[in-house]
Amino acid sequence: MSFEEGFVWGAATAAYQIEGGGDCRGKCIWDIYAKTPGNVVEQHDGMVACDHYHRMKEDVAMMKRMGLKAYRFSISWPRIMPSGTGEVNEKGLQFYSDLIDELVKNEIEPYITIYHWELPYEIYKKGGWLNPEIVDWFAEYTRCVVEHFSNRVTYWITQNEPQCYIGLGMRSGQHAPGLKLPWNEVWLAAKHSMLAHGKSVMMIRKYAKKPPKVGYAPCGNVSIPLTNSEADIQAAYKDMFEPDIQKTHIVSMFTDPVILGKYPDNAKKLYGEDLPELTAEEIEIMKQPLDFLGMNNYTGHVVRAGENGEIINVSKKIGRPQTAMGWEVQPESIYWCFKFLYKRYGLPMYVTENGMANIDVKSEDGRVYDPQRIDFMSRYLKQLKKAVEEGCPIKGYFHWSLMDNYEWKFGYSRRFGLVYVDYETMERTLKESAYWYRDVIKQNGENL
Ligand code: GBH
Repeated sequence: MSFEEGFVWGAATAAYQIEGGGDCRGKCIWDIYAKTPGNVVEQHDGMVACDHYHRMKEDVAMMKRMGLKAYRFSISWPRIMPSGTGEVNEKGLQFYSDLIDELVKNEIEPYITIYHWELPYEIYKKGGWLNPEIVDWFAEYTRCVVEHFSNRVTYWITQNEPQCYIGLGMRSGQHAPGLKLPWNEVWLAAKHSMLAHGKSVMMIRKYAKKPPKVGYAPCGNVSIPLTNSEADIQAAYKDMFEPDIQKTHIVSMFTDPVILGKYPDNAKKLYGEDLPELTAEEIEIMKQPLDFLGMNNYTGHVVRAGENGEIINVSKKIGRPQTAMGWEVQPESIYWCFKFLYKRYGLPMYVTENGMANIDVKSEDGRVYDPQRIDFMSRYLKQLKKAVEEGCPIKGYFHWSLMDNYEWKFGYSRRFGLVYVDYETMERTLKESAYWYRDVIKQNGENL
């Protein structure tokens, strides 16, 4: 059995990365962070981005041309609620409502991410993810979104990569709001984030007008076993979910509490008193039944088992293939990632993001040749297919990204799109990979 009929072939974006400021959007932490010197390449910000806000119809037509079955996008919290709480911006609601209509009209299934890192600045000033009240603010924002769009939307993802907005945003300072906090505060923010996720799921189920399918889109390190020996596989599994060093880029620090109702077994040992207790009542809130688990996958690293089963990092190969981000091309990471996730959580799954930054140029003949991206996708999708063939219930694949966009601290200097964006003219050009992907979609992956 290969990809099931109706397998969801899609592409993903996020609001701040493509939309541009537009009508009455409130400030988010990225607006502030980007303008503080030293944070973002050339101080690029999302004020114009791909101007998707004004080119939405053209962009949906482009998706249609590519044959996409689904489109994953996020809602900007401060566009809907400029101060994060209270007053609602009707123009913001209208924009997403129009986008959803346009997608439905073109038979492209909307997958909404409720939070992709755009914390309203007003909420940040009240403590952001450190303030326990954020749990209810997030629930209220979710309710507003669901009330307006759930008559046409079935698929919901509460949050994108808490590992990044907590880890990079509040521990290493590489993302907005740029904090470098001690572990106790980092894990407190993480706890609020998981509670907010839980309440968000509750709100979706309570207010949805169509029966909803609800999921989560975390990320995290993926460990690839050096060989297929049981010992290496076990070491890789352990390294992915219960590594013996402190780091935030671990999927299980969020997915274990949210799905299994507890922290990973070794977390207490690693963080001691810095890890906040979870009361039975809190666990009940965060551990809401999910219809699917998403996971964003880009790369991985190889490990093997030592004599006593300990995890040993295998040294990286000289001359290894890398993307324009310097991330290692590791097609097997997608296979092991989903095999391991299924083993641990047993849920239906989606690849909510996968892709690469490439140094793309528009050639003299007007086309954008990106053989590296085609090669990347071909290799990763073959590995995904292998996981599916071995019985992993993977329902869909969203390529990151639909189009070149604002790559956070790298500004517009990294291109992840299937579509090339000329930021001077805002002209869009399908890259060769977009045509290649169109064929994959048409054949439901049979040609892989
Ligand atoms: C995603 O983050 C985001 O959801 C999206 O908004 C963003 O544009 C996209 O990916 C591309 O960055 O140094 O080799 O260990 C992904 C974030 C990717 C961060 C992998 C850590 C580790 C690479 N993660 N990365 S490596």
